[in-house]
Amino acid sequence: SEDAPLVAPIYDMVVVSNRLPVDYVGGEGAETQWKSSPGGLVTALEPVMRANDGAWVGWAGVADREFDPFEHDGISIVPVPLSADELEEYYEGFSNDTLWPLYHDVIAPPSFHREWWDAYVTVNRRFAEAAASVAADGAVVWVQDYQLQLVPRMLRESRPDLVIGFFNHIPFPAFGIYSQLPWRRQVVDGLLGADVIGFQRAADAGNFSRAVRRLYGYKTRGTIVEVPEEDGEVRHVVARHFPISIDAAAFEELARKPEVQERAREIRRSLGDPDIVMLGVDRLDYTKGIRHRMKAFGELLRDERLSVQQATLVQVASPSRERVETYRQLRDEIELTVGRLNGDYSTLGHPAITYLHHGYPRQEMAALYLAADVMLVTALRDGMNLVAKEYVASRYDDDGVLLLSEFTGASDELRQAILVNPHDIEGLKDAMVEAGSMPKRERARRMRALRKRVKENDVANWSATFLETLTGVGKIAPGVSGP
Ligand code: GDG
Repeated sequence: SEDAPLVAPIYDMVVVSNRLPVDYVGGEGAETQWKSSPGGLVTALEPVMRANDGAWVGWAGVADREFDPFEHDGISIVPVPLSADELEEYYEGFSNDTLWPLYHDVIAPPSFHREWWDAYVTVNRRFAEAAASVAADGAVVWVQDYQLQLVPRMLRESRPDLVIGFFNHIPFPAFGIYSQLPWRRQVVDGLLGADVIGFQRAADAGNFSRAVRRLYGYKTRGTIVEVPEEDGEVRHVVARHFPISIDAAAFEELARKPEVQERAREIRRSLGDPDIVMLGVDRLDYTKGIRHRMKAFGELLRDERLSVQQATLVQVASPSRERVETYRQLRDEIELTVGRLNGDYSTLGHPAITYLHHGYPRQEMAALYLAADVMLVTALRDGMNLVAKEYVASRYDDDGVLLLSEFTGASDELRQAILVNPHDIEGLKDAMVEAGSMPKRERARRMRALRKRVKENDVANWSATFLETLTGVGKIAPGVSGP
């Protein structure tokens, strides 16, 4: 009925992530307004959530505000509050200035602060309690990402009836790096509360298993970790890779729209109709190798292996984590580089680099993908990298060249890309020239193979595979419509 409480242990499927799939827009009480934030995870999980009476537990994106649970587009939303201090210590601090750099192979130095760890524990406990308060007896709870690594253990302690999954969206580092973490035992123990721990790459799962052996001495056999329980029983935890993907059909559909194609042509005209449009699309993050690709491109112009009439670089760098100092520094460095390169090489009507520090609607992204002859994904470390897959999915015309860093999860699957080591600037320059001059037949051959892979393993397949592993085939409804 209308008055039935939304916070009751009635949901058979609960997703827990730092951010909710909705953004708070404004208003108070009954007037509170929300809008969907269309991320890949939402697309992946929406059908499963609807088919299984699902609830989504997470933070609404504003500090110091409490919201009652509500329904949005057929999904029950359970907001978890965060104070401004917690946001600073748990989110910007421990999650984004300790774990993020550590898990990305210390590209930037991680900061270790005991107060940040304390906030991380406190906030993880709050998320675990919120999930426990809405999960039905025997429910499936799927916890997402590095901000919430302690939640699986906390949930298992309070609710041993639950089936608990965890998916790590970012890399899991080699033990030599991971072992720097002062709370390395607690984090591994937190994760081992899950029944299934998912990673992007086989190498990540391997690194995790090694950490378990080194820190706890537990036996591992293939993808199984044998966790001794207090009652003397051994619990089998699965730790393996489940490479995430995108809604490939949705990207193709977008790219096929006449207005998107017209927009792609317009973008090329506005760039001075060069022969080669190179594109980078990233959150402005030091893991993405934006400086490396700009350095390589600048040297190609300097050496006159390329000219601005011939080639131009468009870099979308969407604003990210702007209150964390490392990100402010990175922004300054990139903007200095863009200014220098444009000052040195642009001519009127022929920009060397078009730098855009904005987020764009998805439709505009599809037009950019279509407009780009060469997609540059030069991450120094990246769990998967969805941009690479989105570019491929958009290219229904079997054209365009993907240049892809070996240090992305995507490179395990997208073998027909031009694979590069972004630290090797000479190699990167050669690869950029090769990509720009690749014959059409060769482009088509590679793109067809890439597209086949992305279509076969799309995001619906990813979530279905994870949930099947978690529950045993058939126990929860896949929620995928159609054949
Ligand atoms: C983490 C892991 C892993 C970016 N700018 C705009 C925009 N985007 C969209 C892209 C893409 C997504 O954001 C970025 O995903 P990535 O995978 O490239 O990278 P992270 O944000 O670092 O994501 C990563 C991922 O989690 C999933 O597990 O692959 O390794 O680091 O979808 O298109 N979208 C729009 N406007 C923008 O300006 N609309």
